[in-house]
Amino acid sequence: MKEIIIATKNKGKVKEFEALLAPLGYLVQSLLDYPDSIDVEETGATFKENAILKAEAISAHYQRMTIADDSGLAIDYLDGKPGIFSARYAGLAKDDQANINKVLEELTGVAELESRSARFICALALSNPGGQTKTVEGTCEGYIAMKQQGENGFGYDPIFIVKKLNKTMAMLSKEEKNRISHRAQALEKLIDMIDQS
Ligand code: ITT
Repeated sequence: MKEIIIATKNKGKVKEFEALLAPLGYLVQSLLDYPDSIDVEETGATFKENAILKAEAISAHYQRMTIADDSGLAIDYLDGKPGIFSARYAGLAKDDQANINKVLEELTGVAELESRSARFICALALSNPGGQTKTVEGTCEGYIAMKQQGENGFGYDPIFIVKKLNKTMAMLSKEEKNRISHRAQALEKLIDMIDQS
């Protein structure tokens, strides 16, 4: 089996990568399997820069092929926020519910769905020890709901209405999310590059 490390401690991301990569014959590991792993500071100004920082640090440390995911939600009414600060938007602790509450509060009074347009963005970086890092990006268009709905997924999924489906991302099954998400779209672009590495 081909082994790959996903440079993340986010359980929601890990589950999605496992579901997407296992059928293709990959044994997926994550930093949850390496509790003493190094901490990589996300000092980049873009999703892509942060994904590269995480992928290169972890592949160099473990001398293994590594994918890193830097992702988040960009809301047009908030000039692209929370953007690269999505994980900690409501404070230092990563608290999904507090982040959702903050976004809903900031959009109070914005009644038209069209004015609540947003997209999920996912940058992936693939790093091989000693090799050249490759990057791709995927997006998923939608709107911020007036209130949260649905139990599946993670992060902002309960308040993100997927444009094509008219349901929140949290109302989708994991199979449905993995067909249309920003992460799935980015990974589809990366798959061929993994096989060539
Ligand atoms: P790692 O750095 O360990 O990968 P993280 O959660 O800190 O974990 P990011 O810095 O990339 O990762 O922040 C991503 C945040 O964006 C995540 O915590 C969610 O709040 C949000 N997000 C990303 N993808 C999402 C998705 O598919 N559904 C809902 N929210 C998502």
